Amino acid sequence: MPLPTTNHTSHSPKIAKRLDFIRSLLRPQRYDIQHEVVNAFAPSNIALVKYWGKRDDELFLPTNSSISLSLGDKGAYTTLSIANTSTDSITLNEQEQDLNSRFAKPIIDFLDLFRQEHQVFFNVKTSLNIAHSSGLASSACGFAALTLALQKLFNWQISRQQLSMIARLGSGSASRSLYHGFVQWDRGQCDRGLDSYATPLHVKWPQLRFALLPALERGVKRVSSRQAMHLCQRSSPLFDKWPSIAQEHCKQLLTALHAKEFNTVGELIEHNCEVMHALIQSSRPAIFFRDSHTLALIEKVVKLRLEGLPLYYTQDAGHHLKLLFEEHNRADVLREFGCETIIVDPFEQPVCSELLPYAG
Ligand code: 2P0
Repeated sequence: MPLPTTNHTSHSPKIAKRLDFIRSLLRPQRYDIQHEVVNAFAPSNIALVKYWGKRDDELFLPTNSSISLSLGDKGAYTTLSIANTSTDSITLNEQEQDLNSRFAKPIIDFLDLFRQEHQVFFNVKTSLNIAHSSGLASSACGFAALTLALQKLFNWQISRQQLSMIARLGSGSASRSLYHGFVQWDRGQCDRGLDSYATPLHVKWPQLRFALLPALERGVKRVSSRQAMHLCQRSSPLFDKWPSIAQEHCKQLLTALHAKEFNTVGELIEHNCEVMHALIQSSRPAIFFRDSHTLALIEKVVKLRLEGLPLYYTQDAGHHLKLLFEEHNRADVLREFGCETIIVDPFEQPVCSELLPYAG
């Protein structure tokens, strides 16, 4: 389908840098529309070693590598098409979003990167089967699904690694949602950002489960993770120590994952999570993603573990707590945390035709 060509407009240096990055990835790809409507799915992911801090704000290059585990069939289903109008349309869970809203704005900024040669607008319809903007990495799966959909719409013939670098420009953690299972996003070294992408780890651990505990505070979180990360990096007197600590945690976690040492993995992910929250709380002014309910749940996990239940927690930039355990302890976890707890099998594939391959 031919598209109208527009004149190039001048861009701010910030946007120009992002456009140059996209061009270097997509050259000599064409914007060749093969389908009128495309669909894609991407799983959410939970960081076991957290991404916290950027070494480049425009290219979303992280200060440290991170490792995640996907949430199986929990994530984002996105339908994408070219709009016949002169604006985008963004729909979340069947509700049309205000284009100036906190949800829609980053999506439009991301789509701006793909309409420079041809002034096209998009209809984006996303359905999430997890809560959004509450620390369950909905932006990660959302931008990953949108990237996969753009690839199909424009028929880009590029690798998963390249797609992961494109998704990164929507939200850093989206780079890890291009795969199922365990995923490592490398910090990379080069300033141009072409060596900072995610790859799947060759580890399968089918007995692992996440329990997603409901937060008492429902609704959208007050400070976004992006704002918190920015403030923390610029104001915490402890931040300088973080990149090397997290790099070391990645190294230790890889060893423990390959050896399938559950308790070592659990102890490490809790510790990494606590170091990140200590950093966040040492921002100026302080930021708290924990309320008394979160703290009570953390105490309960620690108590249950002391009583013999192998169970570990992690928490991101939201009140939700996620527990890591093995399938044979499912009944105990449900009994202790109640029927609102959502148990996720990270290795379960979604029932749709958009499957991403496992590694290994
Ligand atoms: C992570 N988080 O590794 C960490 C742990 C939250 C805590 O990635 O600015 O929304 O879009 O790159 O990806 C959340 O931060 O930040 C996040 P941007 P993002 O999952």
